[in-house]
Amino acid sequence: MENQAPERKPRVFSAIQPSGSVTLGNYLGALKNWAALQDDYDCIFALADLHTITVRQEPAKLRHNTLEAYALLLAIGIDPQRSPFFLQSHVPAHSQLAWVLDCYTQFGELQRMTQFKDKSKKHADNINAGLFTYPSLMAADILLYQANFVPIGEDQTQHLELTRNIAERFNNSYSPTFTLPQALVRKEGKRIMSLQDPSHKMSKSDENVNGCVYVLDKPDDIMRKFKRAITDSEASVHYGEGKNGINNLMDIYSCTTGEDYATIEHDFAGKGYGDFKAAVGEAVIEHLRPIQERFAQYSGDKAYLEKCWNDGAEKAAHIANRTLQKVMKKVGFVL
Ligand code: ATP
Ligand code: LTN
Repeated sequence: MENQAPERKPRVFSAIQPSGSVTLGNYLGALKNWAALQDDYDCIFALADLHTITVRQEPAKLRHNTLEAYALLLAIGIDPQRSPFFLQSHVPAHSQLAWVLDCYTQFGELQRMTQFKDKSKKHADNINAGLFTYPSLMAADILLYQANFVPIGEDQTQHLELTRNIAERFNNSYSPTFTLPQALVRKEGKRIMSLQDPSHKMSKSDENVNGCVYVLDKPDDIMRKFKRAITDSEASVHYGEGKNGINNLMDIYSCTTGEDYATIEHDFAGKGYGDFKAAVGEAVIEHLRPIQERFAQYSGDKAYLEKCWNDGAEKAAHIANRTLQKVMKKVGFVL
């Protein structure tokens, strides 16, 4: 149906790696937006499991994280009836197109990717070829679905620019084949920082678990982490240069309560950081409570999860294979 032009809504595609427990950064920066976009866009979502093995994964843990992330995304509001939601490894077209795109991506382009530089530093003993070519797999994810928009956090914008460059290069070498996708980065929550080191982004794979709030953390743990959050010595709740810790807490509070910075500054005038940290903790706990309750229901129903991801893969493969066929024909493979 997706080609009956008049009513076709613009398409959105995004994915997240099941590389650990989902963080508040993932949620506020990307996932919250995915759920909201379903009303106005034709959405397709995936768990990018192929991407996770660019860093060593323990097999049982990867399986666990994949199931957990799938149930959690349903709890966050992904509706698999409206939006095909699948596992990347279930749709072979992703790996197939990635190979072709590898051959249209320059070594120098990949070398400039900051995520590659960061991850090579972090995993100096395993700088594998997959880690290097990771962005062309991500480009394949997006381009297979002719996505118009890609909701992501700020850290992924460089990969999206590269995706556009690869798509343009391919289109110019043959004829228009891929839609050029645009990043959708929300202003609020686009880069949630670690609570222990507010100069670094909160990340699933951070070793310091106190810096990272997980969407499935227990309320007591959430409160403890916020109370211990690193701030400055000024003790006045306002947004400002050099106040990364407080700026981050204000961003989190604003995303979870809907209040703007001026209102927050007004409400907390004359109060210390202790009160503010506790208020942020409380706001996050209350925001996550219904998500955690829905998660408990979905995660207990593996048969339902399996049905959803199998249906999702079938619908996704149908769209993806059409793009892949076009690409193979244009490149000159005998079909
Ligand atoms: P890893 O630590 O394994 O690299 P990650 O926590 O960085 O994982 P991803 O799976 O790479 O998470 O990202 C999923 C989505 O969440 C992406 O759109 C990414 O931009 C967004 N995201 C990740 N971290 C943050 C953050 N700290 N603030 C806002 N958005 C984020
Ligand atoms: N590279 C992303 C995850 C990801 C993705 C995608 C995001 C894989 N494929 C396609 C958007 C579109 C990450 O590490 N955050």
